[in-house]
Parts: sequence; structure tokens; C-alpha cells
Amino acid sequence: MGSPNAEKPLSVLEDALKGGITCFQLREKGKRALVGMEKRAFAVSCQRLCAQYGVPFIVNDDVDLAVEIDADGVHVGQDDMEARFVRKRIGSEKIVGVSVHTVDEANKAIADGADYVGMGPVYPTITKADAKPVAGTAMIEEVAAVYPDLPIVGIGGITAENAEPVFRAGASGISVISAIASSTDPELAARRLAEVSLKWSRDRGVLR
Ligand code: TZP
Ligand code: MG
Repeated sequence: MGSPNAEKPLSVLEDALKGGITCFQLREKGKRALVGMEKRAFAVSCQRLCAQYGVPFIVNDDVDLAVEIDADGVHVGQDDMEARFVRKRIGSEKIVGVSVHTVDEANKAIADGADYVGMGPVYPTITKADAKPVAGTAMIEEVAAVYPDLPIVGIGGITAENAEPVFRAGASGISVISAIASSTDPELAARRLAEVSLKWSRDRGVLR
């Protein structure tokens, strides 16, 4: 990807943790993605780092891996295992996240036992090859209006500078890849994002 950090993902993760990220999702995808035992070993390394910082470690798509290594949760999209089966598989104590793009998909995610939904891409992104069309914040607003207590996490092209509309629309969190992973200073990038998130959590009365 031409990122200055492409060859050192664990050190980027550690920097992000130091900077104050509050959740980590392992997305091992793409042409050079690790598989099998290598993927498992990398996942466990990420999991251990997250544990040192008390940050939940969530696995994208790979329910078997999540169960095998006792991850904190699983995130699935609309083309992956249905969330109700994920919930059955990983149990009631774990975190289930689902990517949704409409109120209908949010209805199903909630009925299936999702703890949070991811919504996007809010802004243009080149990180996800098969991303849906840019959605802006309108659908976040719609879903938040129907489900004011549902944790909605915005995704796609989000930075500390453009995050505000995402929170204004009703998201309670933001998730990023390039804003941290492609930064020349991932810790600082994470710190800035965490500060924006904290500000909005305080404004909402979620935190004091
Ligand atoms: N889902 C929708 S956009 C996206 C995913 C996983 C990629 C987000 O990456 P970035 O680099 O923060 O735009
Ligand atoms: Mg997926």
C-alpha cells in the first residue's frame, strides 16, 4: 500500500495502543494476507498486545480463529456468516459486530444479537477494495434515530479532522485503518483520534 508501516504491523498496533485506541479488529485480508498457522500466530501476538493495554481484540470474519484463540469478539459483514450463527458459536459473553448499510440490515443485526454495528464507508477510501459506495452520514442518522442506544461505529476515510460529522450523525465511535496505519506517527495519530472520540463521549454524557 506504500504505507511507511506496511512491514511492521505489530509496532503500529503497539503505537496505536499507546495512543489510546479503545478496540482493535484484526482484518487479515488481501493478496499478502497471512493464512493458517502464520495467521494464527500473528493474531495471538496482536491479542497479547491488546491484553497488555486492556483493549478488546476482535477478529474480522474468521469465527473459527476467534473461537480457537478465545478472542473478545467477531465482526462480520453482510456476506459473511450470519450474526445469529456467530452469536451461537461464540456465546453471550463475547462481542458481535455487524456491518450494516440500511435500517433493515440494522434491524436484523440487532435481532441476531449484535452488540454494535459498523456503518460506512462514510468517506471515500482506498483501503477496502470491495467497499460499498460512499454513504456519507445520512444512513447513520437514520439508524441512530430508530435505535438511539445502539452503538454505531462509523468507518471509511475517517480522520481526526473529518470525524465530527460522524459523531454528530449519531455514531458513538469511529474506526480507522489508514489514519493510523499510514501515518508517519501512528501513536500521535491514534492520540488525536482518541481525543476527538473522548470529547464526543463526554458531550453525550457517556463519560464524565
Ligand atoms: N469498511 C468500509 S470502509 C473500510 C471498511 C473495512 C475501510 C476503512 O479504511 P480507512 O483506511 O480507514 O478508510
Ligand atoms: Mg467481512
